[in-house]
Amino acid sequence: MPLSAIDLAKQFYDKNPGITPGHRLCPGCAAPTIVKIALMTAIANGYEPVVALATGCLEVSTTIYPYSAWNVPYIHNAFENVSATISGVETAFKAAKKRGEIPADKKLAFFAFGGDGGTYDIGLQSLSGAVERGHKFIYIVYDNEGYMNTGNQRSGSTPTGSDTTTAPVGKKMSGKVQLKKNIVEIMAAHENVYVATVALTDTFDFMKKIEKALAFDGPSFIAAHSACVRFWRVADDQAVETSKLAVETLYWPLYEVERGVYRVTKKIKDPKPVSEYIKSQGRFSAMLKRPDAQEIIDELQQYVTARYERLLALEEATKDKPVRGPWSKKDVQTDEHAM
Ligand SMILES: Cc1ncc(C[n+]2csc(CCOP(=O)(O)OP(=O)(O)O)c2C)c(N)n1
Ligand code: SF4
Ligand SMILES: [Mg+2]
Repeated sequence: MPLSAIDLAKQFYDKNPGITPGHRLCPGCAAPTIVKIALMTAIANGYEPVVALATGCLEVSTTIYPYSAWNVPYIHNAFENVSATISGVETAFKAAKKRGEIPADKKLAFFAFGGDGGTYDIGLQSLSGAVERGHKFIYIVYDNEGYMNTGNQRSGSTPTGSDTTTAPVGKKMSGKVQLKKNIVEIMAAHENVYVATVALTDTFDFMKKIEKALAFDGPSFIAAHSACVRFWRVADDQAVETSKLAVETLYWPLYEVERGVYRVTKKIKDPKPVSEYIKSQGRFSAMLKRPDAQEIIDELQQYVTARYERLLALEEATKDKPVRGPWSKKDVQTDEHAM
């Protein structure tokens, strides 16, 4: 059941679910809000969250020795292994329950968080393995579209035309030339998974998707639009507005895929041109001064329109036609496997 706006505000401000104030993330960074919405939804549904975090801004800025901003059980990880770690924790939990060491009705929600560098690129192998094994966990990528903690290097998620230190915009180069990798479709191709995109502009859609993930009998993957005020060069009160523009221009379509069944959760009747999104951020300003700027924008426009039309067609084609399921012991990491 989604919370009322008042309950939501109370959870958010009174209880500080997950991260407490005093962390060192930049003011206006979207990442801690993403964490709070996810964890508060779990807590509101009677779960105790357990968090594993891949390195990145969210990790290094919340765990500066000897302090920690986390007020839930938390495990510090490398880029490569966050999904492997949370798989092990989830398996140990099942085994302990089976041995009677933990009450049978105890509800824990296992979350892994990673940046796009840790998800699209470096941690993809362990993420794919954990999902394929069917562990019950929720992986959330806070997607700020680059390796921000180390100074804005390009990642597989960086969009075309964005200025990064390893794909800079200048006279000869137009920034990143490749399109952003489509991680959502990669994860949906695992089939035995619940996959969704979320954005801060639509908190209730975000919460509903977390609730679906909590109820789903298997792994879930959530991609969260995560504005980085520092390197996207947006003002520190613009994370939500930027995500709104991302959704309204089809740059960041809100949808979900449950065992192969697509659903576009927010239909956009009259999309704004993608150029509005591009022009709202300083990371594209150097590219916009180049003579080929219009060509780059046109290509991006063509891409986002085609992708959205494809999603609508997939919604139609896959309605009531799950590619897997119902869940069987073959698909799930069962208690028998857990020792
Ligand atoms: C294997 C490995 N390579 C490089 C690093 C250095 N490093 C730490 S955080 C980081 C950037 C992380 O990018 P991302 O996952 O997108 O998170 P963000 O910083 O953007 O939040 C890098 C390159 C590392 N810790 N481990
Ligand atoms: S550099 Fe960007 S992602 Fe990192 S804390 Fe600052 S705003 Fe957030
Ligand atoms: Mg990043």
